Amino acid sequence: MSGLIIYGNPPSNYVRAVRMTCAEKGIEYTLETFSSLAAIKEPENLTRHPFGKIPSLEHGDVRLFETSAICRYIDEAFDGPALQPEGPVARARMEQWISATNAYVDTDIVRRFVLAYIFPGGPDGQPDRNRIDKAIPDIRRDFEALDAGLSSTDFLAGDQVSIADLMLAPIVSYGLAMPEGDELIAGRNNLKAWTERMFVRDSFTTTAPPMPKSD
Ligand SMILES: N[C@@H](CCC(=O)N[C@@H](CS)C(=O)NCC(=O)O)C(=O)O
Repeated sequence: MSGLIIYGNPPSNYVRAVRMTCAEKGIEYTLETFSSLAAIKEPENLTRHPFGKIPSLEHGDVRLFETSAICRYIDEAFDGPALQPEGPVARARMEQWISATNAYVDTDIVRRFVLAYIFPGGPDGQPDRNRIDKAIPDIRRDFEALDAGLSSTDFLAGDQVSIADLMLAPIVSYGLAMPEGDELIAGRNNLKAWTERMFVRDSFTTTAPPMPKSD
């Protein structure tokens, strides 16, 4: 056994990215889940993650929070296929897409769009249409940028899968499961081809959470 403990629940796109990283490396781990969202904010978890989020990681004396830090640690601390490219440009490219995923894509797709469907906050318990409609132009912009970023390589940081792809795939798959998903990706052929490469990987299929219902 690797001795890795991942704290977090399978529906979280960030927890899934860590689990995908382990799967790509061929590493077993223990998954410790939370009984409720409130439990993530309890003191016991705040000792692991001071910002009260998931995932966090424990490996012997090593404790880490923040998905990209956790994924890098797993990649470098264990044998298995490298999940970070060689060379300054490709390495910076990976960092660019991890940062953009965290700062814009996750916010636009998961927080502003998917969660608006899953936890309806509109009148009569319906999804908040105003919130969703405001997110859509930004998701279009995100997909356009990602599509351009994938114009000459199979993956975001080159022709091998990297941590950037593992962090993005769960987010995009959630977005595509929403009613506007097909329309949002229409014409984004590089991004579409990337989803076809990512969504058949064992690391993706073996970590699939129940898909959210949008109606
Ligand atoms: N920047 C963090 C983001 C983690 C995050 O937002 N996790 C979400 C789940 S996907 C969470 O903990 N949500 C619960 C909450 O905010 O109460 C990372 O990269 O790990």
